[in-house]
This record gives sequence, structure tokens and C-alpha cells, in this order.
Amino acid sequence: MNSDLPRGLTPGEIETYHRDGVVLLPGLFDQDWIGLLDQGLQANCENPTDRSRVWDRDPAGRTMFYDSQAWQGIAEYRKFIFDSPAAALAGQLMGASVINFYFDAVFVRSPGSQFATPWHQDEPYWSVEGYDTCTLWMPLVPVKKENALAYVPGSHRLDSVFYQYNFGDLNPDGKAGIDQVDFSHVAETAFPDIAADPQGFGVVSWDMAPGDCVAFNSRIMHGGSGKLAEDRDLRVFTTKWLGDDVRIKFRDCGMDPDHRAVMTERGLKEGQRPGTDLYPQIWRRH
Ligand SMILES: O=C(O)CCC(=O)C(=O)O
Repeated sequence: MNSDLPRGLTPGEIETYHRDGVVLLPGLFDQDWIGLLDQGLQANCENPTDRSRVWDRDPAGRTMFYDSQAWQGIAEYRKFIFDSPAAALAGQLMGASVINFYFDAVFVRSPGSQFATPWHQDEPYWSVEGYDTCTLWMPLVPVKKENALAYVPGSHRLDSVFYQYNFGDLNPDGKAGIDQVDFSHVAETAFPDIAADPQGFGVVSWDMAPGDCVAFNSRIMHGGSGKLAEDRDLRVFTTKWLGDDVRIKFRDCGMDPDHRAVMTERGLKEGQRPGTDLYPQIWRRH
């Protein structure tokens, strides 16, 4: 299992990440890492955390399962977070001097699931604030561009505070009160209807194989993944990484989950850099 990046990122890849807020990085994780994550995901699905939730369950029994912050209980996730090239990759992309881990999240669709992830931005839900927040989106099975997560390039630089989707509505099993948010008090602008005109918004997505990843800024508008063919499932492992300018910010609309309680328990305060064993520093520029 190789802990080093198989190659340095090109200046073009780094420029694309900052210009568009998203970049496809093919073949950076070898099959050993993918196999390990697959084992971890299996364990995660068999033993979900109490934060897990089914986002969709259709009449045919097809599901979309979501879980997050499972890494402390899953050895395979921990090994990936501490030993894989992921933190170095985030560090190079963001030009960071240090990288802390924020959290993991998984998105698991059973074959043929027609559920599409609602369009949204991540930062408005998160308990941190800053430009230097990066998600690595890694499918553990092949995925076609029409089923992969999609992005509006450049939308990470928009200043407006958009109304965001209430993910708490995705809860066919009625699991108690998880991730309910109401943006009507904070939003200035309706969220654009990107699904109605993907071409007009310049939406991008890519065919991907296990080992490829997409890195995206948490401010970018993204969504639309899913709508699978009957014989295709989609298992995605994501990690969220924090670069230099990120500070803790508590929000009334926090979810994904809201970290306010666990941060406060660890003695972390608004305005501080996230740290402690909950948000470990994984990488430092030499
Ligand atoms: O994979 C998906 O469907 C959703 C992923 C997502 O929204 C995220 O990682 O922020």
C-alpha cells in the first residue's frame, strides 16, 4: 500500500481546482487503497453509526444510504485517513502549510436507485468557515458521468448566501430529527434550478473508475448524482480536509452532522483552528 502520491499534481490541475472549484484527478489511488476502503464500507454498512440515515427507499426496495464520521470505529477508514496520499493531495491542491482531517461521509446506492442528490453547497451547513476546505469524492465502483456527482464550475466564488436544501427531509424511515435545517432566516437568494438547465450552468461531471477522485471546494454547487441503471450500484467514499484559513464557526443550520456539540465537548471554540484528536493534523509541508 503506497503512502506517497504516485505523481506530483501538475500546475494545470492546481490552477483548475482554484479556477473552477473542482478537478478530476485520475488514477491517484492504487487498488490496495480501494480494496481497503471497500472492506471498510462493508463494515460501515453492516454497523452504521447513530448518525447514519437512509435518504431514499423506493417502492422496489432500492435505497440510498448515508453515513458520516464513522472513521473512529472503522480501522480501514482510519488507515486511509492517516496513511494514504489523500492528505498530501489536499495539501498540494490547496497550497497549504498544514492539513487537518474534518470528517468522512459515504453515499451508497443500491442497483437501479433513481435517487438524485439535491443540488447544494457544503460550507453553509458545516461547523467551519474558510476557502480552504476540500472534499475528495471517490467512487469504489465504475461510474458514468451522467450518474456521477456533478458541479457548477466557478460557483465556489459566488458571494450570495443561497437558500440550501433541508437534507432532514430525506428520511423515509423517520429517524428522529436528524439534520433538520431551515435556511429561510439566513438565505438571501433562492438556490438556482441547476437541474432545469445543466448546460446553461456549464455543469461538469466525469466517467470515473475506482482509483480516480474528484477534488472539490466545499463552496461549489454540486448535486445530481444517481439515477442508476438497473444493473449498476454506486458506492462512494468521501473525505473532507481543512487547509490554512479554516476556522470554527457554529451555525443554526448546521448538519452533516452539526459538529457544535462534539467541538464544544472537546473545548473547541468559534474562531479557533479545528484540532484535537477529533480533527487530527495529518499533513504538514516540509
Ligand atoms: O455522492 C453524492 O451523491 C453526494 C456527495 C456530496 O454531496 C458531498 O460529498 O458533499
